[in-house]
Amino acid sequence: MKKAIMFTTTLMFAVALTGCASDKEVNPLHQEEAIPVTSHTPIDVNMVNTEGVKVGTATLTETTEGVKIHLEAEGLEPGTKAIHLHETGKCEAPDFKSAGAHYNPGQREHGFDNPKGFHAGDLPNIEVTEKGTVNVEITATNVNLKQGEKNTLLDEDGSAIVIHAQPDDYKTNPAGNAGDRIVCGVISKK
Ligand SMILES: [Cu+2]
Repeated sequence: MKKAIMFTTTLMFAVALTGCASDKEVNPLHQEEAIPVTSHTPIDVNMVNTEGVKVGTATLTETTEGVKIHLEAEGLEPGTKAIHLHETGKCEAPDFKSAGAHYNPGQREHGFDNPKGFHAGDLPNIEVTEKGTVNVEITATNVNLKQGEKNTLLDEDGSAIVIHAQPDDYKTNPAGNAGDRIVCGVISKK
């Protein structure tokens, strides 16, 4: 179909219709094997509880599939818990509201099962054992640790890893109905 359109002005208006908020959006529930990028030094994040006591460490490694998070912690309530990347690198006990909302540079809604989702900071739930321990590896497939790059966790105010008291239902905006923030760790530039 052709249309001849006469312009009485020399101004041209270019309207860029880009449908996607991000170039690479991979649901972390369905990820490829992550191979570490050795040129980047891993970042250790101290995870603290609502009393401000350290309960574990998250080690973050840049990989081909995003940021691999190896989380080891203890002294938690057993059960399935939500874990997210939050937008501000500030963990003030006891409520950790200082960590802000989920890291969401793409301006999406929350949840893997939400048609308008998901946040770059959304992550699969973790299981805390009967002993109150957790030792898991999760790859955050839509973020990186490259300063100055889009979707970096190392932006001006850093980011945070937050564990919640309840599981993420993967659909309720803005935070998956996951309850209180029980553990928090600051991700920041060294
Ligand atoms: Cu959260």
